[in-house]
Amino acid sequence: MIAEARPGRGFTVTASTVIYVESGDEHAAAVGRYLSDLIGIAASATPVPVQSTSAEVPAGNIWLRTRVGGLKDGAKADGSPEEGYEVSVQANAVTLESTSAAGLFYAVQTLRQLMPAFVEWEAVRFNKARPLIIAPARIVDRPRFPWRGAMLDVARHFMQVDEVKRYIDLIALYKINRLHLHLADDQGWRIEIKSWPNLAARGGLTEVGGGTGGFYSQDQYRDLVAYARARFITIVPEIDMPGHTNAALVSYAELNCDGVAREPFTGTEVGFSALCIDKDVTYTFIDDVVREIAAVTPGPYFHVGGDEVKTLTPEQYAVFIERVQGIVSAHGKTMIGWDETAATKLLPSSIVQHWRPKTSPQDAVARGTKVILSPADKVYLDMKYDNATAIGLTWAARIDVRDAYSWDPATVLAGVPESAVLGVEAPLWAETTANIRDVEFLAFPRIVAVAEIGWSAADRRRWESFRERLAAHGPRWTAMGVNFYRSPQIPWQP
Ligand code: TNX
Repeated sequence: MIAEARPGRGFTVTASTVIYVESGDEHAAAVGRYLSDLIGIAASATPVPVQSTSAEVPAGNIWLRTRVGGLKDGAKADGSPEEGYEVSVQANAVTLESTSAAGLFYAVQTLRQLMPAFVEWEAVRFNKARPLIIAPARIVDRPRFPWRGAMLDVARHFMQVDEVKRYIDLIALYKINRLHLHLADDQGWRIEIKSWPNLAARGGLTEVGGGTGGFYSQDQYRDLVAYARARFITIVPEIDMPGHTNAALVSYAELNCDGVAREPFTGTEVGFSALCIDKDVTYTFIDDVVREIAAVTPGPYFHVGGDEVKTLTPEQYAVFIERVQGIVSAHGKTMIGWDETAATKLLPSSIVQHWRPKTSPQDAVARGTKVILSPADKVYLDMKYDNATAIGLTWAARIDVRDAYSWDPATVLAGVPESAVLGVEAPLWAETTANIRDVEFLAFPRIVAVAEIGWSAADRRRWESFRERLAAHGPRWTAMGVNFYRSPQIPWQP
């Protein structure tokens, strides 16, 4: 990574500035329009136009350049996207370069951080033009890990579509590229399943504390997927099973071993519910659910949960997970499971998500399994910052910003070398969060620490540098109306 301030004047966006993209590159054009929307009319009475060209771009403009020789679809030879980018800002030109549209999008997010915070005020963006000067700099970066994730638990407390979109916008600013949605738990079922309509119609009506809950229709889910995709974020749907299934057991009596529907649950205890693993109907149900969700999920992943099952023997659990793994792969998806699934026979492609402190999925890793790191005592965003934090849990730790930042994915787990680590993900469980305001308070600023762990090499990361750089984001979040936690560890700028 290179990040250097340049001497001299910055680049001034004026009424004659144009955003240029390569002709024929529709993905780059979409990123150009995103940048234009971001600037809005903060700099001039009319939005910055996006034009395509196959010639050299004249001085005085912004150029989103799909690098010559790069693959236009943004994939490396091994099929993984090339997400690296370069940003150059000088008085007479802004150049953003990448071989992929994803890289150009990340370049735009970096460019955004070189702009004054006032561009983030909606009132300024839409009503009042003033000189917009972008700080002169050169930045070359590429992510350390392909998986840089966030997770929202929309089951314990439901979140409206617009609230999830707001979170997508906020994590996009930090170049996070996965949003894992925990769509079903004991307290609620949050996605329409057409072949099992009671799941949403009945199982979706509850949440922790007795609120009215809610669910996403498949059209709303598709809309979320498209919204995330336009920000280069892959949605990872999770239906937790065989435990954490009370909402399904409420909705359909036949999913229970005794054939009796369960009562709705609005508390926060875990581990009491389980699908009836000996009934055929259970697997018909799972097949239908996976099929319908897979059909509206373009991303390659399906998360089956698999955590905290206290009512089955290890053998029963393994038979169940292995059968579900077959269903997931029959519907063309890669299975992800919480770390308990590491004790079963996993396909080489299946992925384990580590969460329990003091455990390591090292045996599965020795057999070739890849791991997403979500150590609860480092990156569980539902943990309190300290004893005074008004919301959040404490079972894993109290996690202030420094704790969330100061660990390394290559050394955090015994027997799990960097080569087995797909990346990092910050879950936010929703037992204590009622809405997006609460979510923002717990996520910001810690999620930025997790994003940097996903992007930057260990030897590039220094707490002293991070806290100073993070401080500069305070005014931006204020402008965006983010309800962030003013951690005393950070020298916030006014
Ligand atoms: C453990 S993390 C759980 C969740 C809770 C969370 C609260 C995981 C796989 N299971 O069901 O919401 O702790 O921090």
